Amino acid sequence: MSQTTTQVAIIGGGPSGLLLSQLLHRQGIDTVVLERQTRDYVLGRIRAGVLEHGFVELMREAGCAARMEAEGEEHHGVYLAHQGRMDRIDLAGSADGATVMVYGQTEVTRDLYAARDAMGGSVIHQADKVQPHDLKSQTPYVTYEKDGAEHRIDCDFIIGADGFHGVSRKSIPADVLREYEKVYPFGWLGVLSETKPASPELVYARHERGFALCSMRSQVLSRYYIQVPLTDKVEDWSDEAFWTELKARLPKEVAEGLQTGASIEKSIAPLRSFVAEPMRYGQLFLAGDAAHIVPPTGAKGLNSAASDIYYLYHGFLDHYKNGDSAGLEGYSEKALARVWKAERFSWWMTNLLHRFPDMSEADLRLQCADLDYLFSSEAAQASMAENYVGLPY
Ligand code: FAS
Ligand code: PHB
Repeated sequence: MSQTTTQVAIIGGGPSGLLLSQLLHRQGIDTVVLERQTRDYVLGRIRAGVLEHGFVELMREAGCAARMEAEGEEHHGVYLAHQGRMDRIDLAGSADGATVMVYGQTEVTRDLYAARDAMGGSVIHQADKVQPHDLKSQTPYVTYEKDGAEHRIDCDFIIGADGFHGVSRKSIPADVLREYEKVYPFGWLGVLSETKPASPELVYARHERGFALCSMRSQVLSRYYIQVPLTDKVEDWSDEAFWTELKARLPKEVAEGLQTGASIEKSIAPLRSFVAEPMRYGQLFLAGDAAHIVPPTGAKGLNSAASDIYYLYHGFLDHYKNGDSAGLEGYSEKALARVWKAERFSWWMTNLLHRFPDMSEADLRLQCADLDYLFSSEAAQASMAENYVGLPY
């Protein structure tokens, strides 16, 4: 078995693991990233599309923002279509000038991989059977297999950035780990198409047939979603059926201008609210989807991963540069405080805009009242705006 040493071993080569690795390496802190899949497989995933301003700042600090700033789109507002109306939330006007950046997670991950390569960062792909060990000791280590050989990495700390289905969360003893979960009775059918966006800003639509979302990746690449029953399979949906249903859920002026085209990606994602506590166990720290999942309605999944990484980054800086471990000691409490606020906002937007199968007439009227209140109150719009652009870290 080969044996190497690093300061921070990171399990997971998605945006969370890569961003932390890049930030720490730029401060001279040594990391190794262990990723189960190939790089192409990771880059083949189509996920988030909206970045909070805090995420944008972190990418700048990581030295990875050049392409995002050149190709991303800064959005100052977002539309909600409901009850035959299109109302706009003025993000910048309501949230002290803060905006969001529309730039796909796939491109974020591509930029992070390129930055890791440029710095000679250690990212090991197709690392199989990754397993953290001795988490409660001062000498934890990680083992894994690659190309049939066994390897061991001795380290000071282990980061579980391995997503919802990873090994890290499962390494916390059942009598320590607390999990909170809410599963929604529908999914999102997503389509990526090489077509011009239906609207200059995102459109979230509440409709009696179900929720729809018009998003984008660029002026020539659009991303659309419609709420579907959990029983639906992606093969049940032809492109034509998707476009017809999407148009049926959009305001007339948006539907009429919608450019359809062949889907270049089509998938159904389940929706859940999930939080695992604590986000630290001994020398193991959980970050991103390994610790929490949100329904994507509020665009908080990737963005909550970013705030975890921000807290870990500063915690390790203080630890290694100043011998001060307060940031690491307080990580779980601090990260969870912001995570639960993102969970709340994502749950609120999901309840506001989706058609739940068991909704009564009273439920429907209350949903309309929530929307009527939102667009009759500047305070309510400011509250939505400050959550959408991202609460402070
Ligand atoms: P990730 O899951 O991205 O990365 C974890 C990495 O760890 C993966 O590359 C995985 O291969 C690797 N891994 C897993 N187990 C391992 C092991 N045992 N050993 C080594 N490596 C291992 N968020 C939004 O804001 N908007 C969206 O529209 C949106 N859509 C989504 C659609 C889907 C289908 C999914 C699953 C998520 C979506 N999300 C969305 C959330 C998503 O963007 C996540 O928040 C984001 O990927 C979090 O990044 P990571 O924490 O790095 O986890
Ligand atoms: C996306 O563009 O994929 C996207 C945007 C906003 C959301 C969810 C997904 O709330």
